[in-house]
Amino acid sequence: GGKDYGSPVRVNQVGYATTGPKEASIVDDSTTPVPWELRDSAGKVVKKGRTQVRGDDAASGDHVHIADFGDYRKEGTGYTLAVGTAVSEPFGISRDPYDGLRRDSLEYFYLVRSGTPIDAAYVGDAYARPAGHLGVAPNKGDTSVPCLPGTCDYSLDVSGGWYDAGDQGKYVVNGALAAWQLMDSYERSLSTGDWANLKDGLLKVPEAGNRVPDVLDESRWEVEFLLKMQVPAGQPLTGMAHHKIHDLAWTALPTQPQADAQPRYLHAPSTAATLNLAAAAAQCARVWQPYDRAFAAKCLAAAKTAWQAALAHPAVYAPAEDSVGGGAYADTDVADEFSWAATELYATTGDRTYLKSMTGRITADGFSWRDTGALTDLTIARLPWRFPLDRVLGARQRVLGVADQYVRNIDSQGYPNPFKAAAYPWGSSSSTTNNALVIATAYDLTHRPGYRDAVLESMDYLLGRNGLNQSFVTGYGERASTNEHGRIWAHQLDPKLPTPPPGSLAGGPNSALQDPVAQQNLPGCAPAKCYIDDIFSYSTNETAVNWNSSLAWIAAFAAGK
Ligand code: 9MR
Repeated sequence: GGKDYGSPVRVNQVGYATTGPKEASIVDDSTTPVPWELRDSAGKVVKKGRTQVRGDDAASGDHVHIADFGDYRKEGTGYTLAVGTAVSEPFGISRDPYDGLRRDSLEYFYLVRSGTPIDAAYVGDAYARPAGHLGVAPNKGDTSVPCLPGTCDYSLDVSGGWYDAGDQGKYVVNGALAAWQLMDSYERSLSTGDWANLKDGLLKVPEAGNRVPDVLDESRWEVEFLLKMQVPAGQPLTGMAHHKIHDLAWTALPTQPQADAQPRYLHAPSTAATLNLAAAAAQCARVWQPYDRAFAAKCLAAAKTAWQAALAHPAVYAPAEDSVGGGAYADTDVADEFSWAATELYATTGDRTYLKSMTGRITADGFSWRDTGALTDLTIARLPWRFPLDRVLGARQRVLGVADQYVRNIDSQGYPNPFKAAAYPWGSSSSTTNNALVIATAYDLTHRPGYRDAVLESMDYLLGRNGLNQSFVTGYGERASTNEHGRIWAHQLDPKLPTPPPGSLAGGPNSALQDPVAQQNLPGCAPAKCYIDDIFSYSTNETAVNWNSSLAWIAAFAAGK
């Protein structure tokens, strides 16, 4: 209580698809249905009905009703949903509500590229910036980065890639997942015939017009970096991947990449990073084959070398304490990473030796940078013709079972979140998007409309139909996040700087309150309300590549549906 979340009538603040589900969630203590009205932009009532009482929503602590106006299909803008004197934020009804988000959520990756100027011709003056971390003073990276003292004797050129998040570190474990999600979006669009997603020129990026889908071009920017993180031949742990590269100390907010004077170091290789590199590189070999055979071959060689190195060093873990100047991305269970890498290698090569390592299964726990076991089933489901039938049938059954569970999560909560838990983790928005990706995969497997509706409803949750009346996507919605934690677009601290670009996903509610601003402002919060749109709340309000990749994936799905 106490906080003002605006109207109790919660809608998708961007808009609903004409042929999609259209529901609002209403905070209302009454235990019997109440009347609602749908109004057009002139205030005229175009439809009326009564709510269904959904009841107490544990995640938000709200008592919630649902208004269903799904059979209203007239395109327009400025609609509102009214219950008594309460009126929702305005929203649209349109045939293609996700066209813009599909582009913007993917364009995000160009804006976080390291080692190249971000050109005003593509992004406008506000977001243009000089190249960061090319060893030009005051930068000390990334063209010749030494290992942390005492860990190795060489330096590597690890320029390029994407900045992880609000910090300007670059991490292999989650960077590989983000690159994988973009390549997976490509493979999905190809197999379902979503040609619009494959357009060369979809984005405003330097590679537009090169006859390669932009989504692949963007993933390559990261994959090239991942390959550079491999320990070279002739060194100890050859073939392993350095876990990460980042500043010695956390830099102040704001700090533009080109102004970062911190020394940067390579941190010791880890088995998890090595396997995630193997997975992304094996997939790279597959998807680049038709466009650039030399690059595809380079990726395949790197994937195989990484796999062998991981087998030789199966339990080298990144320390959880190594979190000064950059995140730890620690993980001490890598059976799931072995499984994911083996799956991608098998899908690309058909070499049966990988089959026995494919032990990962999708469960209702979903997936994340730390838990990649589910990706085994998802890749099998995506590319069934590449796997033995018994594997395909098992994966299919499990994906559908988990997707059904996620649909039940939507239907059993006051707000349509496919993620349901007593605690909300760091990056809970990506739990929503990753679970929506699983539901979308179930749609691809069955074409059952209920799955497609559930993905669109997950979008409703992200775009305002939630306990906070908050869109977690910058630039999308009347009450959208604008002050995400970050050093580049720190408008909250310096009005001359822009806010984060449209289409970036805030980490979202995190009930563990892991930063001082969250601790100070959100004591006692219900899990789904533990969020604050403040630049210093890195544990609830950061953007990150592995979250935006997931958003871009489902935005592409939604735009195509
Ligand atoms: O996404 C990561 C989340 O799962 C962890 O709980 C959290 C704390 O270790 O770190 C998150 O990743 C951050 C990384 O460590 C540093 N760059 C910003 C990332 C997003 O907040």
